[in-house]
Amino acid sequence: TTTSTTTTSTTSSELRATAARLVAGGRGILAADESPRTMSRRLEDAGVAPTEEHRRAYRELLLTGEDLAAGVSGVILCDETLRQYLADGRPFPAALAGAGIQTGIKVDTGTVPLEGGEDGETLTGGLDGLADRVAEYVALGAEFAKWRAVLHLGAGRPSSRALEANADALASYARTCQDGGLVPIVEPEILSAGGHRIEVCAAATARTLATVSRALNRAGVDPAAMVLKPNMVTAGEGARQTAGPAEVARATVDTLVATMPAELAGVAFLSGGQPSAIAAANLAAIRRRGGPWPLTFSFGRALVSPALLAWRGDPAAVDAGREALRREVDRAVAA
Ligand code: 5MM
Repeated sequence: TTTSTTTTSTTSSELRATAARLVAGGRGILAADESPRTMSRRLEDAGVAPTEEHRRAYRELLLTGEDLAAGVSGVILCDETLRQYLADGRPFPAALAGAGIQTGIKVDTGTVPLEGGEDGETLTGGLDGLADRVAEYVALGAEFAKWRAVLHLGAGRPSSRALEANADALASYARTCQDGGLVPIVEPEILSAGGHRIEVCAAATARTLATVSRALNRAGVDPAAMVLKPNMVTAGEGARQTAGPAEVARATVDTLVATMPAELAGVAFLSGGQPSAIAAANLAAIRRRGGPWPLTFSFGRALVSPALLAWRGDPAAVDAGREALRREVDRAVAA
């Protein structure tokens, strides 16, 4: 018993240190974990053939830019990229570690329709065999993981059923990761589609985070060894009246403070389809307002979309793609 207690507490302090490193010093996380299907769609939209090699080459472009570690503490990969190699033969996790960047892995398996849910509601899956996959990912060099729950807003959504089911899944995932040696990133995303006012998003985000917080607590997840990845509280994409950065910051920080434990290692926001400049301006205002935790970014599209458009599969445009990424990372860090 003594041995196992000692082992657990050592592991837990290592996990806490890993989580703290991910959100320290203004650096943030790059979400480059689009599944092969999503990545293929994005490549096609940019006029690039959706092959495994193009997905690999694009990730190599993103992750091997000079001094990426100045602004990026960790990169989230999908299973395919985690097992791929750079042109020089190094596996992606080894190349990232060599550059001073932690490797993350998306472990959810995507969404399925939620039985008994409201229109279009889903449950994120991936708990089957998760402990074994976590063990394999640790062996392959991953230090943290990500699971994204997707919630809709409007027309009775998010329903209590969707909230409870997704929060329970997030909590089981987080506990399994911590038990297996990975820091979980817990991502309950409320999609920004709709014409709602910011107050509506604030209320839904508060209900969501309170439900997630209770589920994490019930599952015995250590808040100091995880990172929360929430949406910012904003008006809907199609709202007639948008909310400026100061209003977004106030609503976002107040909602987080009211619902999440002060022991959390940190908060890393998703960009949720906001244009890069707006995501960065909102993050800057959120940081100025401040909270009991480090506040940073875990952006996907807001960081990589300009890079993909600059590259478009042209080997001669790799540097242009890297510069585009660098500009967006600098903007998010400076925020
Ligand atoms: C990068 O996209 C991630 C998921 O891709 P799949 O839908 O193919 O699994 C996504 O979870 C992303 O990490 C988050 O939504 C944050 O990305 P944004 O673009 O919202 O910042």
